[in-house]
Amino acid sequence: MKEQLRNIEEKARDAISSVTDLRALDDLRVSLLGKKGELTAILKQMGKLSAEERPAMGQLANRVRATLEQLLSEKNAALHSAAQAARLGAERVDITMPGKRPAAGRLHPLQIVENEVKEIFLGMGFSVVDGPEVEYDYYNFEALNLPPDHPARDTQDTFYITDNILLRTQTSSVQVHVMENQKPPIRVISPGRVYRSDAVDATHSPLFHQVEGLVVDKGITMADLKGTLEMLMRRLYGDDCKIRLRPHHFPFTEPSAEVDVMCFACHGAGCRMCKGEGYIELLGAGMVHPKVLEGCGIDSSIYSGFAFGLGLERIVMRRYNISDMRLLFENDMRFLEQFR
Ligand code: 2NL
Repeated sequence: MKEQLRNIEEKARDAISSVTDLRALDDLRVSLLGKKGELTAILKQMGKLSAEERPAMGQLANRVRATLEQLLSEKNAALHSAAQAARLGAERVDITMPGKRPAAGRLHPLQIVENEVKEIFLGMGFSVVDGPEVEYDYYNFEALNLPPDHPARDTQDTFYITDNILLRTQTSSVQVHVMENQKPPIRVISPGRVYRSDAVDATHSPLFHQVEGLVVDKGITMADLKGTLEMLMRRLYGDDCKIRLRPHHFPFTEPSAEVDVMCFACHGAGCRMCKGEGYIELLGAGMVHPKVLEGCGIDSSIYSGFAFGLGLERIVMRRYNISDMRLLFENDMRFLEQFR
């Protein structure tokens, strides 16, 4: 029996030392020390021994068991730390590698120019006002001297929600609210999205952006209008920029003008870009029609005002030399990444 126990210990030592994974080690533990294990089988035979032999043999058996338990637990620890070391090796990070830069967004070219226009007007004492994109017919048309039979109200041109609620076609509606709620002096601009039922092409979109401006005070004249717009264009396009006013007609202003800006390709000399004109049409403006002032509760015998409206897309396209408006709305990062 002594022999058998020594044998078991020898065999177990070899087996334990040659095990290479935790699962095999556990199987081995069960076969050595488990209920059906070799050691247990021997212990069951202890009953057959004489009373003199039994204590010594019992001691030996216990020592073998303790030894095996010790070896198993050491091996278990060794395999665990080897597995851990292997995992750490595999997961090793090279902290000297360049990091992955988070993709930082940037401002859309429309936003860049809108911000610039806002800054310029804030510098001239204007406030920036905001208003609903869904409007009553009254604020979008009627209050601006566009009577019910005016062609601009055609369902072909305008998105209607109901008979008298629509998507605004201009941000003048915001300025009408200002005139109703605020006494002159008024100096505001109203940038924002506007909607027209237009088919998409290189120069049209059913959604575009406008900046309208309105000044109402005592003694406001066409000279204030021209001076203000010239300042805007000089700040946008450079100090040598000149503007030119041509007579025009808008229902909400009288007199009205189209405003041309000196061509910055040829500085007024005439070239291909401006088709020999030296100037390029950029916005519309005029003196606020007395009927519009009166309709908002402003006495037109005391106050006068000027207003203008410009399309932001047109300014952006000119500024960055973009030939197709659709590029501004497609959100292709390869395009948008070019602007700062
Ligand atoms: C254009 C240019 C314009 C206005 C907008 C305006 C606003 C109020 C009163 C009077 Cl509250 N006018 N805005 C004036 C002239 C031109 O936009 O090409 N529009 C079709």
